[in-house]
Amino acid sequence: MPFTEPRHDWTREDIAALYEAPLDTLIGKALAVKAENWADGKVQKSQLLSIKTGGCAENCGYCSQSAHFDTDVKAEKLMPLEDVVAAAREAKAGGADRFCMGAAWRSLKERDVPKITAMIAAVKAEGLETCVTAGMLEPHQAHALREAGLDYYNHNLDTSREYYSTVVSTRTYEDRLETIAHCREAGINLCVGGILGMGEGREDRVGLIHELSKLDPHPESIPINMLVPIEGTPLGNSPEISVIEMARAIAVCRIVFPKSWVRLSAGREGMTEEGQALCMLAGANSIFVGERLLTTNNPGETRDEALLKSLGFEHASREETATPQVRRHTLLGQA
Ligand code: SAM
Ligand code: DTB
Ligand code: SF4
Repeated sequence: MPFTEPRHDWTREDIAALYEAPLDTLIGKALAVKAENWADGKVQKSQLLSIKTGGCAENCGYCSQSAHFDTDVKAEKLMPLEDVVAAAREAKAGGADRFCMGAAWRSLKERDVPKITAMIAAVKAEGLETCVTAGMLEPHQAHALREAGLDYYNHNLDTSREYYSTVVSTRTYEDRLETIAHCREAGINLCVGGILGMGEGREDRVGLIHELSKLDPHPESIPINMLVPIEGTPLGNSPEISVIEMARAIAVCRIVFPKSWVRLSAGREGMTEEGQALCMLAGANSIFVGERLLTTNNPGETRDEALLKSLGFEHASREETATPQVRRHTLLGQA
């Protein structure tokens, strides 16, 4: 079986052609790429914790935590270290292998760096992969987080370059790309994806995937979120996107990012089991586990166990999941 080399020369037209293909053709291709690069029936599990909730200075139109909108979320202070460690232990006991700490900040402030690095070190010491999402970073801050043991930084592009300013106006696409570059330079793995269902068109979904494909190397994790509509936000009444459109986006990501985790992220709570199954069968190989995302609900252990059991899928880490061919390639230092 040929080994799939990630490509960075996809055109928008190439991606649109995949996206528009008959669903059986698209999913067939996605599963062929998956089989070349990943063992069958395995799923990676990440768990989120909101370590600093609400009161954010940005105006992302989808977000419950922006200070610009009147939502049910109340602003809270940064969580104490011991509470974060307790939550990480619980996540590990529940089967998560990556712990993602989310802070509702526009950018990381110098005075908070020691607190965040202490959290990273403590969570890492529990035997979990670490992930942080805390807004924009300066290059030296990215280095400080990496030195503390940060494995992943999450910083989403959310949508196409053209549609971005209709969703958020307090920062630019370029701002996002800068922080992403700082993380890459510091040696941190990237978790970069987007949201579907914000009133964007298919061309914007294609545009998002195209922008992600230009990142070299590709982000190691690609979260695909379905908008969780939040009352009080500008996007709270957006028309719901179909699960088939989610599955298409996931299948295209599986093809374009052969070696990245593709995560069926926010929005599972609002989907049927069959809808989630379709997204997994389109090539997703990662989910968020636990009862909560950041400020909204997630299916939780009992329902996820049932879903994974019905699919015959099992939890697995990167080492267990990569096919022998990829493992060999990685060991040779060529990945
Ligand atoms: N402040 C940081 C930032 O924006 O990068 C970190 C937290 S932010 C909540 C992380 C990501 O969650 C956003 O980039 C967005 O893609 C996703 N997100 C936020 N609210 C969402 C919602 N209502 N539905 C789906 N995804 C959402
Ligand atoms: C990502 O792409 N999705 C996660 C994580 N990265 C930080 C966040 C989803 C948030 C969903 C809405 C909420 O719970 O507030
Ligand atoms: Fe703030 Fe992040 Fe929410 Fe935007 S998505 S308002 S940056 S917490």
